[in-house]
Amino acid sequence: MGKSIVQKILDAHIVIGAPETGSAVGIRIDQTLTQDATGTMAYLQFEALGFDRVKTEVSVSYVDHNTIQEGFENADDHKYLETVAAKYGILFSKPGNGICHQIHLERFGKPGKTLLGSDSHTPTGGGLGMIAIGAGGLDVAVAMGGGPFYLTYPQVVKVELTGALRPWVAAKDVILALIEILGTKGNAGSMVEYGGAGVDTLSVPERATITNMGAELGVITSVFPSDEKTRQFLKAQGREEGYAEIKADADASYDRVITIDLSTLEPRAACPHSPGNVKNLSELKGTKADQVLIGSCTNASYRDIMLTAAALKGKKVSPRVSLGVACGSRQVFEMVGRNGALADIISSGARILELACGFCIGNSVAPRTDAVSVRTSNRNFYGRSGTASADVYLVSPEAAVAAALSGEICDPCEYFKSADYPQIDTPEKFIIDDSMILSPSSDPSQIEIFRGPNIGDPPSNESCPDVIDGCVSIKVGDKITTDHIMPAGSRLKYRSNIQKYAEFVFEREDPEFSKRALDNKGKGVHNIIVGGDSYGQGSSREHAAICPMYLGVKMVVCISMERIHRANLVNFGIIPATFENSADYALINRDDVLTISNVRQSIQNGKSLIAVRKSDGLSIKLNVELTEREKGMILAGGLINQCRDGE
Ligand code: MIC
Ligand code: SF4
Repeated sequence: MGKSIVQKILDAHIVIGAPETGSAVGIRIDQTLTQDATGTMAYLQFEALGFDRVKTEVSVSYVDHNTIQEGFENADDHKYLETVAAKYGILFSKPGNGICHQIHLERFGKPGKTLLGSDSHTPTGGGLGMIAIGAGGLDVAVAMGGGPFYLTYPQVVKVELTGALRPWVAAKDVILALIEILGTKGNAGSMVEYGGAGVDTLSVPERATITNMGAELGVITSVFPSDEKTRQFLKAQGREEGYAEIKADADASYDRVITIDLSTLEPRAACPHSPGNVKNLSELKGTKADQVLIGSCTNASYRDIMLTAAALKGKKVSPRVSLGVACGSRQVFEMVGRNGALADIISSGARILELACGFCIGNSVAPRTDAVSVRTSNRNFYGRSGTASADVYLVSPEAAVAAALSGEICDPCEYFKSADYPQIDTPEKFIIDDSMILSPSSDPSQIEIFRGPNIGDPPSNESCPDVIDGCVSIKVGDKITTDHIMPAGSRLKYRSNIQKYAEFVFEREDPEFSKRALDNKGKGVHNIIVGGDSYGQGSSREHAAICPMYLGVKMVVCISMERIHRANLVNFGIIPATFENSADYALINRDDVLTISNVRQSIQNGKSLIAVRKSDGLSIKLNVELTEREKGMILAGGLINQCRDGE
């Protein structure tokens, strides 16, 4: 039988295990990327694991998240990252060069290759026909050192695209439509593969918008075939030699097939406070907009910024709206600067923002109290914008411009005339200037790694206890994101200092949690987190596991858990357990004292754990599904211990 794109690329990279859906495999990683917010910890771990050089084809360290540099902390991190990169063979993209996923697509991505990134939007590379996966920093550190990346051989969902988008309907609307169909949870074991005649109507950056926001489906990754459009894009980037044709066999079979007729799509928005809360823009008409922000790794390509400029040209932003525009990369910025499009954006009354994650991660341009903020980014989790009372709507650049000009959320198809839809072609040649990407040193022995006071050591963990004498130190609800667990925004600068950052675990859910957990730890009581459905959605930040580990959390018990976060918990020795009977969630309360005996043996033998409540003897069955490799990690107290112990 023929193979899908997913199977072709994965099978060519398997180094451990057999390609059978549902079984654990280890794959070779060709390329890695890190960004500064997750990168410092990834490289500290790379060092702790004792590697002396990266073994990948390409590894790039980007600085794009913490660029505010209020205080010395971020600047210290950047210097650490720069010197580590120089020493160990990693390319270093300086702050100001742009957002990791946009640059990686432009300058490094290649069809048929594997990419592992310490950022959940790494799947952006799927727009070029690569298997690009987001993971925790420790997994990326291991991959940089030449180790395999472990995943469950996935189910493949084929999305058959037919027809072509109507004017003012965009790639963003395609992924929002798919999120409406698949939802944001329950897809953890799948990859999405696009196909059908509609693919040809989409440019590489449009495909990348779709695979980027595929992260919000909770799938492992999404991938497009590579074709003439891919070759043209690579050629315009001066990288045509990197082209390889990747397409599915005609008789490939899929676990599920979804057809989307592009010509029937309506413009959409993800409404507060989840990317999964999708509505047609026509339903939201009349909602006044206070802030409109165009940018992020989802929608800040040359195509998106040119579209924005063309739609704004000769017009003025509504007096009630603050419009901000951030190009995704220096290449985009320079191109729109030289061709005059930037001037059209400036004269419309827009604020020009730094080429960085910026507003998307909530470290700048927070909206006012109770504001409506319309954004082209990919996440609108509660509080992520930096203003808890703000309502954030996620839309296409087309719809964002319509909102900026009219002062309210509206359907861009109605607001603009279809004949005026700007046709943005991929340039024959992009401006290529990689001078802000520093090459590693040719004499690593001369490089001294800079470690400012903000750079701590990665904390260590003890091995898994045989009896968990635990206390439910927090109980949270459904769809808890890693933004809930470890807030970003103004707290980001403590990413390299676990002791400090741990003060903010669950800050918005329960500001006392961190202190309570540390007190318990001091008294020898193990902390247990209880969560609902789809615990750990969103970002790949392994701090959502490391900081709880530091606070003495031994176990997370929930109804279901998302992929990257689950892997991060295991990497740091926290047991990821689920209720055998989800109704038991309602029976457990905060401060319940639970005893779980025989933990080590049960984990070793793949048996359920039994939690017994001290107050009334209530007994609750917990499932812990682990591969053999994961059992070893949990028993050792995490991957670093496991490597150190040579287990
Ligand atoms: C995000 O979009 O949530 C982030 C910030 O890029 C994260 C990474 C992080 O927390 O540093 C992600 O997507 O993994
Ligand atoms: Fe940066 Fe936002 Fe993209 Fe995350 S989603 S990488 S914060 S632009």
